[in-house]
Amino acid sequence: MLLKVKRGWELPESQATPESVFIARRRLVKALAAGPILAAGSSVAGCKYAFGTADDEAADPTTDLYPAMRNLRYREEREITPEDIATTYNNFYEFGSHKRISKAAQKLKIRPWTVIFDGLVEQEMQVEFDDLIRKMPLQERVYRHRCVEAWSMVVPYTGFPLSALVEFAKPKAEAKYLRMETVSQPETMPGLKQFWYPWPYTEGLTLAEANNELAFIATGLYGKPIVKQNGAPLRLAVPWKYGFKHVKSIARFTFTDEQPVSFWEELQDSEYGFWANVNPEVSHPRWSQAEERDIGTEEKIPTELYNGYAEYVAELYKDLPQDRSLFM
Ligand SMILES: Nc1nc2c(c(=O)[nH]1)N[C@H]1C(S)=C(S)[C@@H](COP(=O)(O)O)O[C@H]1N2
Ligand SMILES: [Mo]
Repeated sequence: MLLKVKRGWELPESQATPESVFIARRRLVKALAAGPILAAGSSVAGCKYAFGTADDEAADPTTDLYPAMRNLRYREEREITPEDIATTYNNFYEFGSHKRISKAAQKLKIRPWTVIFDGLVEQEMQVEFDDLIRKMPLQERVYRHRCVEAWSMVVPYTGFPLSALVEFAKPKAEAKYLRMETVSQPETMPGLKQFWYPWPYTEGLTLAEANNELAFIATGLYGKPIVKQNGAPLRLAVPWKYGFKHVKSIARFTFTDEQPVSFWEELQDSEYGFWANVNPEVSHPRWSQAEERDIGTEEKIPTELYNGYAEYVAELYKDLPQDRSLFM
């Protein structure tokens, strides 16, 4: 019998940052100094490091941060979705209510980008994104992304744990929820003219969810700053929940003691609820969630409870009624 052993560079994960092929020693030392955010015992040989910067990216003052070292605690068996597919099959209703918005989204203005922290915080703040990102423990994570429409992909995000941002914001003890809001740019976003939608796009998490180790703010994708259509310059990634929770192009973080009502919940609360945890056994009112289509391979695969991340997140919900509302 012939046993095929894959070499490192044949592994699907190595598709993540194909443009980075050598180790820049300075970045390695810097990344190692960041110690605790990295998985204990992870192999540095598997990590990716930067080349220089392409000319057309020169205007983005964060390009030197990419690619960041991959956090190997979050392993992925599925193949990484090709970059050209993950960046041209999008949901971003501000630019159109169909999947082919990548071209229209190039109008989004992402500099300057000010992030507001308000509500129940010690002190309300406005911070420039380019300053904020340098205070955060940047790393790459390969995550599955499962849309409520029953398609999915596997992508390498770069960014930082949402818990680091919560710590930075210093919420008061009464804060129980975090509400996140997409920027409003009527001049670049034709969708905002569709007055029947409850703009701006908002989403919310409990603070316990926001502090879960999986909750992530993505600032990069495929080893580069994240592109506009995928939610530049910063978007949420909570891979155990349906994709609509992954609010893009965030301009405001509000800490509150009231459960926030999200964009989709406001539109249709019987179909898109607050929790939105992935569960193959709880159907959407109009379709089954038992399977999903991988948009990279076009394969149909069984959906997993909490999108396969139950070991990290099931604990968060153990005291809540285990009914449909947790999975809608
Ligand atoms: N502001 C905003 N954020 C959004 C959306 C949107 O329409 N507007 N769509 C959501 C949905 S339904 C999904 S599946 C993901 C898609 O992210 P992707 O394009 O990076 O795959 O973004 C989410 N975030
Ligand atoms: Mo979605």
